[in-house]
Amino acid sequence: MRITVITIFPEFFDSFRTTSIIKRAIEGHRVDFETVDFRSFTLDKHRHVDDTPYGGGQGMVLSCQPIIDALRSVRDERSHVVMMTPQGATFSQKKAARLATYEHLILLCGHYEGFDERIRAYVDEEISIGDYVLTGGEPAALVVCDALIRLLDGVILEDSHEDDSFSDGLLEYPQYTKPAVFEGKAVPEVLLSGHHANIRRWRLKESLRKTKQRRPDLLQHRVLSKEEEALLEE
Ligand code: 6GU
Repeated sequence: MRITVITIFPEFFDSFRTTSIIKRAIEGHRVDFETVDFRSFTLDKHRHVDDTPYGGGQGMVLSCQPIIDALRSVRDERSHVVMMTPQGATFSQKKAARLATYEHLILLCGHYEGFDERIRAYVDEEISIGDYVLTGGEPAALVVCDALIRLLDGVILEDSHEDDSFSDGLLEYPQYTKPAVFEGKAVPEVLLSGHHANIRRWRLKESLRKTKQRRPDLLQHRVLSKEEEALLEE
């Protein structure tokens, strides 16, 4: 998969692309990650990317020309273009899984008061990462890239995302590692038993319990199996 982030702050992504799992995914050619600085597409000598709003008011608005020219320089028939904006549809694990299927994803990051409304006609969708305001789209683009790169084939161990919180609509079960007792706090017996069927049941029950307690909204949108219904009753 190829990801192109269109931004006036390409350096924002430097530590992202050179750290840990994302670095390994890039080096292993699971993803081709590039940034394009739309300031380099401006035609005026002061390299302005924004201007004052028609109708008056505070702040600045990102102009069409540098952004649309930057977009045209990287877009082809296979590209899927996402605009990062607080007005977009809220990002989710489901959206991450869909975005991970595109051959070429382009993420457009804005700043200041926002984009000239006409830019919206050139994008396929708009995404927000939640109901709060960021200074720009870059932290949101980083979140989206991270969530989808880890889903690409060969980036993390095949079966480790099946257990992810959210991927099956439930929060993840509690995890423990050595020692078996830390400051008097013991690891649940069943996990030391080696009894795989009991361990699986315990984990499912804990996932259900945690989800019911912390995120009852997730249970409302999910159909429970017979086994899950029974475990929730226990
Ligand atoms: Cl995508 N952009 C900005 N500026 N703020 C946000 C956001 C995006 N998602 C949540 N807040």
